[in-house]
Amino acid sequence: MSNEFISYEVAQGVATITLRRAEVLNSFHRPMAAELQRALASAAADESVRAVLLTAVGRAFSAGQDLAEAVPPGESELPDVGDIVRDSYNPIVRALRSLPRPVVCAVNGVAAGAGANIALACDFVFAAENASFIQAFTKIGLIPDSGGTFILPRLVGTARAMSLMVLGEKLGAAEAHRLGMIHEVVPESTLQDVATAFAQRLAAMPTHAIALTKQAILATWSNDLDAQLELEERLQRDAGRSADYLEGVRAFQQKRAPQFRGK
Ligand code: T3D
Repeated sequence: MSNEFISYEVAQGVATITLRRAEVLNSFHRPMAAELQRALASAAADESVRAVLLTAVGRAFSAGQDLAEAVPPGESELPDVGDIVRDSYNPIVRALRSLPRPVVCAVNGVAAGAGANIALACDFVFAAENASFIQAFTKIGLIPDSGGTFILPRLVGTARAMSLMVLGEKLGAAEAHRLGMIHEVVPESTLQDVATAFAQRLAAMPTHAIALTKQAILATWSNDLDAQLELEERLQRDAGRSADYLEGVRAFQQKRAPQFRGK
């Protein structure tokens, strides 16, 4: 797979996807969005990939939509912004949420607009101490997209999501952590190492069970109790047929460390 605006590397069971448009704060234009979509599809299709790490180079994670692409300077004709959302962002958010692997995100700096909501769509978000999250949309007369209006209220509650999304003020990493939006805040110099080690730790776990756990947790937002109990029964039946379950129980009985294979 050849990429111009991201990199994609697989090592020790972890697919690391890195946004590489630092000169425009890793803002998304259509080619970069398409490359990220392809990378997520590759990670989903590759059985050797047992965890995904999404990160970026430079001083930002992503400033969201590339505004020069959306409205080229000097042009007065407006794009169909809905088309951009449909083609660029919705497939990315769907891929992150449905990926049958844990997805770790390392937010290395500001995450604004679609950049913030793509980060929040990941399963475990690590942020550098200097990172921040900005629901920048209303500042330019748009509404939050990339799943933000679905995910953020569920993370922090309606009142807080309303303030963050309507006012569009910068939220520091420590406050994002305090509100329950992200997994951990770490010193900037350690971010990539900590997030990579965490992704490798996940990759050595029973990743099929993790994928099913992710599916159950995400389904709880739209299920009632009965539907969720039935889902747990179905997913547990699936997990209980896995080699990892047998290995986990055998390792417990034999008082040794388990060797999980993710199936
Ligand atoms: O088509 C659609 O619009 C629909 C899709 C919507 C999804 C969205 O994501 S809408 C939200 C789009 N994003 C924004 O509105 C954020 C815009 N950027 C900012 O507010 C600020 O850049 C930041 C708060 C993120 C960072 O501020 P700061 O002061 O650290 O950096 P800066 O000086 O503003 O930016 C540095 C450079 O990156 C600068 O270029 P230059 O002057 O050095 O040549 C700036 O123009 C460029 N840049 C930053 N954000 C974007 C961008 N270029 C294109 N698109 C951007 N989003």
